[in-house]
Amino acid sequence: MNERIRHPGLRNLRRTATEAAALIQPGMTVAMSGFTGAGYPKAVPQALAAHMEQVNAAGGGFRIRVLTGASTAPELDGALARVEGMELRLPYQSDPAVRERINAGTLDYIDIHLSHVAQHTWFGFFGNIDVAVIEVAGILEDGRLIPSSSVGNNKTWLERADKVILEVNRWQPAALEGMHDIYYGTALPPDRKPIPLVRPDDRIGEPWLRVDPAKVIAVVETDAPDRNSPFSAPDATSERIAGHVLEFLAHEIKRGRLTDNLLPLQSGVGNISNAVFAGLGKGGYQGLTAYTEVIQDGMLQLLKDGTLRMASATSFSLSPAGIEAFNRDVEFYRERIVLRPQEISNHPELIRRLGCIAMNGMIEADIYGNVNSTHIAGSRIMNGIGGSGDFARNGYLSIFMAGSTAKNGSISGIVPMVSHVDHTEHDAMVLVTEQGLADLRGLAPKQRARLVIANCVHPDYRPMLQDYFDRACHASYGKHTPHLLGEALSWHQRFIDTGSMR
Ligand code: 0RQ
Repeated sequence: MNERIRHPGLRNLRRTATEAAALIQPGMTVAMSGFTGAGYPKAVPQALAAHMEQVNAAGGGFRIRVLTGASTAPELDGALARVEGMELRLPYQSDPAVRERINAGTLDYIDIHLSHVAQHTWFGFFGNIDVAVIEVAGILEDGRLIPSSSVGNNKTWLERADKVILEVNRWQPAALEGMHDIYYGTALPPDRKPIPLVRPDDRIGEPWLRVDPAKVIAVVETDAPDRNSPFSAPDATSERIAGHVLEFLAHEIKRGRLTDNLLPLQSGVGNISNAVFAGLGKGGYQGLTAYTEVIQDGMLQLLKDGTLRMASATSFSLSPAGIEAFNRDVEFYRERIVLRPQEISNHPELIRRLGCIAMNGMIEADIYGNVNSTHIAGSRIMNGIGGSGDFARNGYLSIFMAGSTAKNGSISGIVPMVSHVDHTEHDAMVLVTEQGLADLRGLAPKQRARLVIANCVHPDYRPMLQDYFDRACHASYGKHTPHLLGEALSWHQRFIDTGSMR
């Protein structure tokens, strides 16, 4: 393992996970690496959870505040949540145990734009960071760090934390070295300068993370895989949604609003975005770029066949088969993939400059184009806003996609008024369900409503929604964005009361 820890001083700080976890005290704010199940610490959080379980069983109330890049995995989020070890969690999460506690009201969750996390930390909004626990792929002789399979907020955590615990994970390919681009030019207002990135493949930083070795209090060696969930083939709904998106992009090229190379693509994770990328691969596109957050299996294939020329992200989210493909051809991918801090991958200045095409999932949209990505029936968190807001507000195009119904048809994905707003009518340009696509650009509210009802709503719900809109157009207090306020959220209430919006 010593070839992974080349700095003699840091080598002397090798500790077991239990010893390292013992350095974390109740009430501390602990910043951890990790983004969409990649590059998160795997040993220290589990050892900490085991310790917390003992203390908490004896009535000790051992809880910490946990900041990450985005979602992690059962070894971190799951382990700490199950022992009631977190009092606060931010930002994006997708762990069932964490979700359960948030919705039970026993865990506070701050759901903020992923691009905001680093700067809000620098601004002091989250208080002092006591300890950072960061997974790396290796440590150079001079103490610089080879980043792991995600970058996330690690640069900020390493700079802002009082103390640092490093997990050096031998499982991460040594060949990751050189793929990252860590930009150290960010400053605080009023001293900020333009970020000198004008193409998705520009390298503006350095391949290593810096850390002051004097802050490091423990180095833990691990050999454990990332979460890497298996890849499931797109289902029929996702394929139809992807079909509408691809037809739309082709139409935009014909209209001269996009070229054959499109513009840098951003896409959320999951079934629908996999289907969109698979469709791009079959659509004869060549030389596309991605400026996004997460690299999934499908993108590796597109890099291989030339559909994608390069991809910029902050993290990998690969299946075991994807990791094998990556490891087989690591030199090839190293030339074509750049991993950046999430404050750069999601930076509004850069997304606006590059003109990204943002494609994200949603829970529901309303007839006027407001989008809810995070809450069921207005109050139960699903995951979080993630990076969808960074890209939707600042992209050249912002597309939101979902099935027209959920839970076997008992819920309509298009409702009179969303029960929670993440992306306002000013940010959502295109809505897509398997029923069809509504291009809302350049339309006034009532025009948008007519199009959404005609194109996106499931036939089971279309007459109900048309009826709501017609009555609202007559009886609404104002006729600009007609609503019947006593009725606007009645669909959600009916679902809560009866289990169905019908
Ligand atoms: O529930 O898991 O119990 O079956 O929501 O829905 O259809 O599987 O879709 O996995 O793409 O998730 C918005 C959550 C969609 C996701 C959201 C239920 C449905 C299912 C999941 P089950 P699907 P997806 C980059 C970008 C915000 C963050 C983001 C998301 C579950 O896309 O988290 O975009 N987005 N980040 O049954 C009740 C409805 C529902 C509903 C779906 N209307 N009412 N339940 N569901 N619609 C990545 C990062 O930023 C890190």
